[in-house]
Amino acid sequence: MATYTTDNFLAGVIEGFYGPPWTHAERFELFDWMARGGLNTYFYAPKDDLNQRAIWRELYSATEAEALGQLIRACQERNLRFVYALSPGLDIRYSNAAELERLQRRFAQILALGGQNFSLLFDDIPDRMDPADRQRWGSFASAQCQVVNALFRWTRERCPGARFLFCPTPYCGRMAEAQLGGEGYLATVGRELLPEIDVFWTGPEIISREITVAHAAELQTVLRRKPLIWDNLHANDYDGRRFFCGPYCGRPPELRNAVSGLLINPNTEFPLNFVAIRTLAEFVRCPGTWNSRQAYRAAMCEWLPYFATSGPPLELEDLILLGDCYYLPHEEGAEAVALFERVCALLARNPANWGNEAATVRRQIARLREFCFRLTELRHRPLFYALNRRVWELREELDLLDRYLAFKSSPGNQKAAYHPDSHLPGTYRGGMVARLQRLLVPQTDGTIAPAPVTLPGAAEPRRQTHITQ
Ligand code: GDL
Repeated sequence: MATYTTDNFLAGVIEGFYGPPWTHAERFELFDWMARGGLNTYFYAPKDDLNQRAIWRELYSATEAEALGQLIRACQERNLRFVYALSPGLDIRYSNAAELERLQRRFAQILALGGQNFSLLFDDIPDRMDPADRQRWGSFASAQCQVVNALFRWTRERCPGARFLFCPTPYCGRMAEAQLGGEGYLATVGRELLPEIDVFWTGPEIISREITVAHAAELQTVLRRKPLIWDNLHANDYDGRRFFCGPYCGRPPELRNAVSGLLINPNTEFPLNFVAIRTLAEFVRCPGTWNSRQAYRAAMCEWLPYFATSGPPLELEDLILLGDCYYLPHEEGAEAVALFERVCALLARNPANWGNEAATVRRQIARLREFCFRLTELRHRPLFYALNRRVWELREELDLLDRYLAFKSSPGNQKAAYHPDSHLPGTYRGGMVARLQRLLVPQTDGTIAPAPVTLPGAAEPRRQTHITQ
């Protein structure tokens, strides 16, 4: 039986997000990180590589194949398992034998390059089938299982030890509940998919805050095998303003025995994934208890040298506070929470009673803002470029907050309205997306409700600018 301490337990990284795929140089760096941390699997499935989904029938050119061969060899040299994935689900005709041959031709190209492990992904595809396919296979699940089984047998004949991974159309609890893929989809997969094939699962949600042992066990009963976790905890392709550099958490160490592997699909910007990968590596081999905060601090300490600047060194505690502002999808880190709560408490008070607190808060804000600014000095330019737009936004907000606190701290202004000179309508929080975001507002109970109606134009008043010489 595979346990997390053996090589059979798949532990590593999925390149499976939307957006620009990683460069080869980034992938080589990833392999070094993984090998150093004892992770064993790299899963190649860049969603927006055309050959991955849109033109899955087309073979690679000689140059592209050569580049893939380099990746495969780089994995082999480091004892990493390279898994090659294809996503034919957008338009595959399941009952057409020529389609199977096309998939085989694609996999044959990878076999010729030394690849041995394969995967077919059916996530994020239309939930319907061609009428001929429906008539032949009866259900989405059966149609997919027969293609996957056939490809699995074909690869095993050529490569007896090959691992084969399958991503179902409903790949999380919420999708299964909504019966995506049709009634009884997962039960059909459990019955009809060959038992050697691993089945991906992202947890109760696409981005799961927690994945419990009970959740995995329930799934094991339906799938008749342990699920393989495709973990989107650190994925940020769905929100361009954020990234996640918090620790791997929300999964108990016991989960390792309830699944066939843990693979993370992290931030699109490769340089931002150091902590995600480092803490996953620690989690996979931790003895039995997991202190995610401790793991975070240790990983931040190792990440700090990547933040060498052209000026004086940056401090670990500042990096930790920045990381806490971009922690995990469902939570900020402790230092960011503390700062936020302090600001909230201050704003809730009458400025006349702020006393020294405003000055203290402003000092904290200034320190974080200064740290954000100093990132412009990073020697590791790809890291800075990955951070730049997001951290710029943080700086803007800190700047506005500081100006507001300064204004209100002045005795004459405590009842006056604040008209900033810097954060002006149009250039600040402007644009269609921002306007739409203000229209429908998430409520604390998880519902979404319309904002109080604002007439077009009323939200963005014009102010006269007087130029006096
Ligand atoms: C998904 C996609 C994944 C994407 C992630 C986060 C799976 C199986 N598929 O649903 O490619 O990066 O969400 O947006 O997770």
